[in-house]
Amino acid sequence: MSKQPFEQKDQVDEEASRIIALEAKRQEECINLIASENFASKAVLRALGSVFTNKYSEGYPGKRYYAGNQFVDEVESLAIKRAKELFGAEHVNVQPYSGSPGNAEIYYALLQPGDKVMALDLAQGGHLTHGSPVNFSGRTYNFIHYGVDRKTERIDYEKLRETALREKPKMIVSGFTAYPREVDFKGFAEIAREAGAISMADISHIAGLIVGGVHQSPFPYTDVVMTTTHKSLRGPRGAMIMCKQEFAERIDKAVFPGMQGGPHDNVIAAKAVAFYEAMQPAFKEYARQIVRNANALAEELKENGFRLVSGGTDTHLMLVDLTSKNIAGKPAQLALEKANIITNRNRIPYDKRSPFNPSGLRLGTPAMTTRGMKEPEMRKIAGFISRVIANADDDSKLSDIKEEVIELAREFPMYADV
Ligand code: DSN
Repeated sequence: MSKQPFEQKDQVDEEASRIIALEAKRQEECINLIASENFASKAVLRALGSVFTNKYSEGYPGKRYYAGNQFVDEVESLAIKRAKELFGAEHVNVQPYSGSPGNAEIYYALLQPGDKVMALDLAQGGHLTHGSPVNFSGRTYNFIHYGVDRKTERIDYEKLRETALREKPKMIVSGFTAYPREVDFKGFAEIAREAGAISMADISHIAGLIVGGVHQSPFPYTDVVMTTTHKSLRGPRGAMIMCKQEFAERIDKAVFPGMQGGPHDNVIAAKAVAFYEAMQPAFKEYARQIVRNANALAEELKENGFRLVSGGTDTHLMLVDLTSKNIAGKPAQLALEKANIITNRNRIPYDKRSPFNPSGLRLGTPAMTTRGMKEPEMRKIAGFISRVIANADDDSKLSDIKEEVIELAREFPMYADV
């Protein structure tokens, strides 16, 4: 008779299982418009739940500190090879735990404390790690922020160039979390070169659009690129850094041993799986549909009298200005949640309201596009949003809309057999 492993002695955690099952039900029954979220494939979930979670592997393929890393080496090398091919990057490090550590590692590798960096203001679509004063980045480095033009609500590249030539930063960061328009990475890299700065792009939101060929790529122009892997790229929660060969050694040393310990090998295995999926022709069609869906949602919202920042979108996301609807972002987010529509309140450029209760909502289409929704469903969703906003104080109407939302969501099951 074989011996029983210690952990399998009839241990069933009903409490945690119950909560996980409830979260699975919530995800199936909601319309998820969080621009940075997605649904990973079952293959990605299986890799995340694989035995690689048990291993320690400080170091890099072929150069580890502990024994037993033959297959960790194989899977990490596979992830690197696929990422290079997908993005056309010279060097890739797949170990960063997530986007914030990834950005921290880039700064740590290439800057000294106090160095001047230019990035988009968080209030206008940047990220906390792009120099917010409440974040390590803003406390460690001397960030100066550029904004969007007041009228067009888009980046004014000429103004950006003037500021860069005047300020002479060591690094210029592009790539955003709430900017609905295409980013000109080539333009950013040219400005950085002219100003003698390193060009850095945080493409976390749009990585899936880039590999799908529906957004300009930062390669081969940009010096260093960070992306998370769980947004439009549809992989596991994590990140990677890609760079030109001349920065490779400094980046790798900053990730390990500079800032991280043992890599999360189960996540790296899942990254390899996600990159494989993103290399398939179907992913190109997925990326195209994300943008088509965003356009359909944006146009129908405009039909319903909503103002969109910059007038629309080129990407997967849009910013809705609620000012003319006489409701702020926080109560709008809450009313939508009551109707099972999941969004996040967001500042709009030059917002007069506080970050906690700003004037806007950010909406994105990657998650529901993964579920199989297309333009007709986007128009329906715009109708739901419009009705929710018009009836934000009427719980009974919100509850009726919720029933319709659940019905629509259930037509597009994600993990039916999980
Ligand atoms: N939380 C992410 C987003 O929603 O854009 C950024 O880290």
